[in-house]
This record gives sequence, structure tokens and C-alpha cells, in this order.
Amino acid sequence: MTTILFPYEEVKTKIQSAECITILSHLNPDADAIGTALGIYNLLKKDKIKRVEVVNGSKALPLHLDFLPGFDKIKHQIEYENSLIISCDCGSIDRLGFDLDGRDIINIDHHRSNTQYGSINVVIADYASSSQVAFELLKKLYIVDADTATCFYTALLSDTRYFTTTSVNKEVFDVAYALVEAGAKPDVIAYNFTQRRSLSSLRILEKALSSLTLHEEAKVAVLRVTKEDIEATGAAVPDMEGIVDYARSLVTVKIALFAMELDDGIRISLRSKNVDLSQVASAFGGGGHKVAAGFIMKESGLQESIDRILEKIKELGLV
Ligand SMILES: [Mn+2]
Repeated sequence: MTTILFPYEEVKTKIQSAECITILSHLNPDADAIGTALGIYNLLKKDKIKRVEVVNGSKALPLHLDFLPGFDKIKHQIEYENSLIISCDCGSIDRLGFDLDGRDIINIDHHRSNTQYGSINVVIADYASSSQVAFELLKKLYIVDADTATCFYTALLSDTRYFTTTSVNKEVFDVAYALVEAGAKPDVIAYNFTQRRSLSSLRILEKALSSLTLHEEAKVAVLRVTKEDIEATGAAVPDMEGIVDYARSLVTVKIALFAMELDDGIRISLRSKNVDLSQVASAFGGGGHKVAAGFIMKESGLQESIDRILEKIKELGLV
């Protein structure tokens, strides 16, 4: 990996000159979004003079992340006026869910599709998680304590699917090592993260798995859950995280699609084994990474949305 030049001085000056700071992450946050935001929150709140708040626009947070230090401090509305914004894991400004007109933004992310909406953009697409970006940026400016290390490590564990994704390399283990040295406890985090599932998450998984269909000589797998499935199981969106990975894990599969019929549209998760999904995602107004992308389809129903994506995959000759 080539040497990356971080804007240490610019970031330091911005943070130091701000009276109050609002740390944001994307709507429907995952563990990388929340872990990166809380890690930065724990670092910055040690400065007693500065006011720091951590906010996410979604009401339904992934509750299994409640072991992260500061989780109970997450607000759903921005309370500070004219605060400096630190945006975490968010590819485009609209996915933050707030009107940020006129505010300075430090944009910390690793989505290749990031639209560079910040006053300072620290976007490194080769990094495995936004917490890896935040750690490499902030370790030069602050002493990373155990609370921050716990949040950053959890984010890294999640976005690498327990260190199994193609983004995992020596640098990722260097960061993990540094975070463990700083006080992150891998066994405690793994327990909290993987061994406290909700009943709804298993019930909805059962519904999703029973819907499995295969396409293009079993190279494309589709899972879906209807509004009725979601109601019957009591599942919230965070309960459905990771379901798409089951479809991808099938031996023949190159692309996996998981479709959720939600109130605001059909939410799509796409995953691949090394097939570049960025063209599919951008065709439907979504963004993401090469092998992981997501978007919401509002114009068509559940099955029609799936059919349109299958058609697009075929049209692009991806499998
Ligand atoms: Mn991420």
C-alpha cells in the first residue's frame, strides 16, 4: 500500500478551534458507523472545555452495540448550533439525515463512492473500516484509550466480518494489534458482538433462508423478507444485518442479494465474491464498496425490484 498523507495539521486546527463538535454517522447505522463515531466521541470528550455530542438520525440503533462505551449518550437530534461536524462512515451528505448547511465537516470514511462533501475529506477506500481511517488519523493527535480502542476494534471486527473480507491485510492486523495494546479486549468484544443475538434476528433469518432462490446457473442467490415476515418476527432493520452473507457463502454463488420490504421502500443489500458491484449500485442510486453495496428502491415493489436488479446484473455481464 502506498503511503497515505493524512491532513493531521488541518484536522487538529479545526478541532482545536471548534467550541462544540457534533459527531455524526449514517442513517441505519452499522457497527462501523457507531463504533467509529463513539471512538472519536470518547477521545474528544476528554477535553473538558469543549462540548461534544454524538448523534445519529435513526431511532432504531443496533442494540447489541450497547456494550460500547458512550452508547447511551447517542442522541437523535443535533442540539448544538454551528458545531463542527465530524462525519463517520457516510458516503454522501444526505445519508446523515440532517440539514448541515454552512457547517464545517470533517468527513472520515472508506467508501469508494464517497462524494467528498466535507471541508476536510479523509476518505481511504483501501481501508477495511472507517475506524481504521479514524485510528490512523487520530493516533497522531491523541492518546487512544481503552474505551476508544474498544469502539474502533468492534467497528473493524464488524466491517471485516471477523477478519475474513478481501480488505484484510497486514495493516488491518497492525491496527487490531495497536487497539488491543491500547486496551481493547478481543474476547469480551467477540462475546458481546456475536453471542447476544435477539430472538427476532434468528426468526427473521429463518424467513429469509426459506425464501432462497438461485439464478444464472446458481451464481446469483436471492433472499427476501416481506413486510409480513418483518411484522411477524418483530425484527428491526439492525436484526437483519449479516443475512446477505449466508446467501453469498454458498459454493456456487458470486453475487448475493437480500431484499427487505420496509415502509420507506425496498432496501437492498448486495454482496459479491470479488465481482465489482459498483455499477449495479450506481444504476439504482446507491453506493458502497466493490464487494458490498446497498440502496433503497422506492419505485417498485419487492419482486419487481429484485427482477430489475437481476436484469441489470445480466445486462452488465457480471456473472
Ligand atoms: Mn464501514
